[in-house]
Amino acid sequence: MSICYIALGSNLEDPFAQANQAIMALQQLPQSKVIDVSPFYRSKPLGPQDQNDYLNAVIKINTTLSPIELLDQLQAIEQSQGRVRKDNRWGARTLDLDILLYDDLVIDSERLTIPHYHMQFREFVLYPLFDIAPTLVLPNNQKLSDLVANCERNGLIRWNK
Ligand code: A4P
Ligand code: MG
Repeated sequence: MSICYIALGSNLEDPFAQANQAIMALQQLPQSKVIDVSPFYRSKPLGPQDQNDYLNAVIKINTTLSPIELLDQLQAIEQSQGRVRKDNRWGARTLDLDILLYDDLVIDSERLTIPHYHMQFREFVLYPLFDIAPTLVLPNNQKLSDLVANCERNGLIRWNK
């Protein structure tokens, strides 16, 4: 059984409803169990500024799916919630589910980079992750608490559930 943290982001089509629907879908994942869901946060868009604020959260699961099997499942959930993949990087989306961490694995393949790149610098990843895993240490031995202490909130606020 592996421990996995998944980042959720949404800034289109009622992000609050998207997040709740995605969490229900995660609860139906095969060979997996949702262990914890962070509070929801509202964050300023990283990338193009002509898009809505994001709802961000982090979900902890236990799973016996492999990392690629899990990625396939997450992408299927994204598709079922109307995700349209476009070329504009960092653009608006109904739902983004990224694998942040999978045990202490370090993966750098064509389809998967784990830990998720730039997670160390993203307030909308670090703060919700810290809420549910305050003692977490990254595979490179960085303490999550140190990363949070060095990461500005950049307007990040709670988005009441
Ligand atoms: N991929 C590689 N590693 C992973 C991983 N660990 N988890 C690959 C999931 N996927 C991973 O992803 C593109 C490809 O990344 C996938 O096919 C998969 O094989 P995508 O979801 O199609 O595209 P994307 O999400 O638009 O790309 P990217 O570069 O992952 O986007 P980012 O960097 O996550 O940025 N601002 C705020 N405030 N909050 C946000 O959540 N999100 C983005 C998206 C921009 N600005 C944001 C937020
Ligand atoms: Mg993604």
